Amino acid sequence: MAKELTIAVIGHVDHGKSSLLAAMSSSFSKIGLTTMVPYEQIDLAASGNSGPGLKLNRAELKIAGKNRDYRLLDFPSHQDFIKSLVTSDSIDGILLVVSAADGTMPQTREHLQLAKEVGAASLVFVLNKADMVSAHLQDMVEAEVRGLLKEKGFPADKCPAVRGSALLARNCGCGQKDCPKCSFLFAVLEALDSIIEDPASESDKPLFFRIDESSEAPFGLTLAKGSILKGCVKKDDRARIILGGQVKEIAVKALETEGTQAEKACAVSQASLYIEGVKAGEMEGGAFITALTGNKPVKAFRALVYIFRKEESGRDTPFRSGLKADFSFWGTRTVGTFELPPDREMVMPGDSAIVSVKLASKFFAEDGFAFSISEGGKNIGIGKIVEVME
Ligand SMILES: Nc1nc2c(ncn2[C@@H]2O[C@H](COP(=O)(O)OP(=O)(O)OP(=O)(O)O)[C@@H](O)[C@H]2O)c(=O)[nH]1
Ligand SMILES: [Mg+2]
Ligand SMILES: [Zn+2]
Repeated sequence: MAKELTIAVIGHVDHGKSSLLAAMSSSFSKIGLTTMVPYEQIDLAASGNSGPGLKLNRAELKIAGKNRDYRLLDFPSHQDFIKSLVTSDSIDGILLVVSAADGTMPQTREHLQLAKEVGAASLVFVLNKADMVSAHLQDMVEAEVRGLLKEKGFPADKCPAVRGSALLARNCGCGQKDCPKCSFLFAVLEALDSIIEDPASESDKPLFFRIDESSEAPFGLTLAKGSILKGCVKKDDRARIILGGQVKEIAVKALETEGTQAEKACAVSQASLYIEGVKAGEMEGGAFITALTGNKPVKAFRALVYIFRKEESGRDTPFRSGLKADFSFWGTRTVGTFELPPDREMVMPGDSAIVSVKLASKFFAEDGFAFSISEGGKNIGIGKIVEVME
């Protein structure tokens, strides 16, 4: 099976993101490279981080590249973009669309900032609406975009730029590589092939096992059933179990996958581990098993959060620095206090923000961990850690 990379299509309102996807869809479908999944309601309940009534809108275009597949995500609104950043496993690359007739705009800046925060570094940009302006003006806008990329910490000189008109390509839709209107779509695909690196395979990372269920097992062992989200686990491995902020060393005495004994199991799969060093009763409220080395329990982190609107059963008032809330990571819960950045007085329902969270006690967390936020038992938002702090 070809590798699949997730690419977020970003850019200011009306710069032509959806037109570009529509053009790619009609051209590439003629030559068997794509199938379009139109805007659909994706219920976040399936991702385990949902608040009641939270819906995510986005369109997905799957394109077969040279050696791997791309899943291009297009969002109808800024909020959908944020929610998707928070809930998607990872964004492997960015396709930035800038209208050559307008240049960079506030949302271009904001999207780039957020993409950078969640760790997406590989970027291709399309100077769209090239039919509307002269080549000279296009040069100026390209220079402006590179300046902004540099300012935001992207490798600006290495980001490929492709010029074209999504509108003309969409209207043609012939799927011919030598068509003057459609050829730039192929250039976009080649740019993605050339720049975006293959993501590290989940099984090459340190072990991260989420325990869903635990029980007593024979010989004084504890049976932990769950999912290997990252890395691999072998019989006789030593590992750590994380019970909230507590860390204990354990040994994996045996393991099973699909009901049969195994020597080794890797992400992403279900497994049952027979472990020594912890009792089933100690695992109430969720637990993880992780590799021995790697991250330590942390006292604080920075995160991208999305705060539900009232209609999403969220808060009906804004909050400021100092708000205490419960943060829950796959069923493990901890208390933390919000600290807003200096330029941010408050966060309104429906807003997103990069915030700091100070924890009441040390807690195991890693960059990229997703969480839900609740206050007095009520879900008020979702978030993703962008940086852990000791
Ligand atoms: N002349 C010209 N118009 C274009 C081009 N691409 C898109 N448009 C027009 O620009 C408008 C906005 O295009 P969309 O594709 O909806 O832009 P978008 O970035 O998806 O916009 P939002 O989803 O609202 O953020 C539409 O009227 C398009 O027909 C282009 O290359 N040339
Ligand atoms: Mg659109
Ligand atoms: Zn064409």
